[in-house]
Amino acid sequence: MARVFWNDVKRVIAESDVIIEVLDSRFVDLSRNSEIEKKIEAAGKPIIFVINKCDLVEKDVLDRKKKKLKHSVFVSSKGHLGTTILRDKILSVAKKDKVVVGVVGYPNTGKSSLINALAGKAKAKASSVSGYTKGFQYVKADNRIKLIDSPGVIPFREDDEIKHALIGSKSPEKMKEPDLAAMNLIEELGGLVELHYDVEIQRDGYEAIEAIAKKIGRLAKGGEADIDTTSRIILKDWQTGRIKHSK
Ligand SMILES: Nc1nc2c(ncn2[C@@H]2O[C@H](COP(=O)(O)OP(=O)(O)OP(=O)(O)O)[C@@H](O)[C@H]2O)c(=O)[nH]1
Ligand SMILES: [Mg+2]
Repeated sequence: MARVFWNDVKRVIAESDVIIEVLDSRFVDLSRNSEIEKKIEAAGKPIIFVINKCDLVEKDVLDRKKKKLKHSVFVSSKGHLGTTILRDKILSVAKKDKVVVGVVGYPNTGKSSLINALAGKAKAKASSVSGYTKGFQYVKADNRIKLIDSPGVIPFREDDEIKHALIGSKSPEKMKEPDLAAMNLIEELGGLVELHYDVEIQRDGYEAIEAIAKKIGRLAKGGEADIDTTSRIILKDWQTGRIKHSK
């Protein structure tokens, strides 16, 4: 990740009273950025975990995730769920009249969407393409809370395309080996990807991609399954929430 992004994150931490780390409810632990968390801790600032995109996960799955995180709130920025609870949490954690809240996290977890949900208006630009927010942006949520939007960051030297595909931080069109990430997703979700495309559960992830390619008509020359294109389609459908996380 470019050094300039890290400088942005450091600035966000320095300027904020409270930091929100936005996580993906479908892979809560994987989407935690330990490097950012260490920096927040070192700065002595309180952290609130927003487990976002909770509309994509069933309630009983969410309840199981309510464990080791000290301050955490389930939110759907899209469905405007949990934003009132989050606002109260921000004010109670900050113990101040006027609060500056930095919003950080991996790319594409929904930082800008969360800011818009809290502000009640689309003030920060959001996009399904990861790495969308480039600089800093201050957004006033109300007369007590000011939010800072910042670019998503991946820990320094973390080069894990499969993980980044699962948590939506790397866009499928930019991936080098989308087939490996798609196979991993298929195996991780235990049949839900096959269910989404209405194909039989196969022996392994690769065969599932082949079956899905045939089902959706993505064939290369000679009638073979187009594994690359199909893998990118599967990953995009996952990242945009079209493939359901639970039955
Ligand atoms: N289903 C669902 N999708 C969401 C939610 N919040 C954000 N999204 C989607 O996730 C994608 C990324 O949202 P952004 O708000 O741009 O994410 P970001 O963290 O600001 O991304 P970067 O600026 O690229 O780091 C968009 O397609 C949003 O519509 C949510 O609560 N539920
Ligand atoms: Mg953004």
